[in-house]
Amino acid sequence: MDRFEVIKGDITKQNVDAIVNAANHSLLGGGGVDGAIHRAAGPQLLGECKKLNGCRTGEAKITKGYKLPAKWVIHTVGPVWRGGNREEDTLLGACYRNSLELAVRNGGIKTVAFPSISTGAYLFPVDRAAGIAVQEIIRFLEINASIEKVLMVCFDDQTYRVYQEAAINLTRPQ
Ligand code: AR6
Repeated sequence: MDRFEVIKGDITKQNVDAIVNAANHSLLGGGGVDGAIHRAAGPQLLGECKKLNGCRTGEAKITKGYKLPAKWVIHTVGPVWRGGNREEDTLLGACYRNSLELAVRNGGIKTVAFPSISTGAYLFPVDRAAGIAVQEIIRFLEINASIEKVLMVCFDDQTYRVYQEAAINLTRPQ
């Protein structure tokens, strides 16, 4: 699957049509990747987010990217890890699927970059999250031709290694 790639880097620096933000229900900013995206985009991003009425876990909303190289930001809310029996897996999968569906619906978005949703402040185990993320993205790309490239942008070495491994295991020809 050459339309999917795992890279190490900072998502705010990616030259893609849309980057995905691992936000919270309020969509009013926070720490981690959310804080970095708001800082890089500038205060106009918060202004637009205030009009969105928040976002439910597993769902996604779109804004412009303002000062970011990316034209669009897709905000999604990952599940907080509560032991694994609170539909965390389903909700995390929905974040990836709904973000990509929104990208397609918005029209003109051909390249999308994701961070590792829920594996920071929300404490979702990285190996489990990586399997779900890679599976959802690959499945989506196989049935949707309009998205040309999806990048998984990992911020640290450990996260990068885990997603690389998941990509190798899930994209190997059967
Ligand atoms: N580029 C790519 N990945 C990054 C960047 C960056 N610039 N900065 C951090 N990461 P987190 P969550 C990685 O905590 O677990 C916020 O306060 C980070 O190393 O940002 O979904 C929100 O407002 C980790 O691998 O998101 C919510 O309240 C991954 O991004 C809450 O945190 C996700 O970590 C959401 O928690």
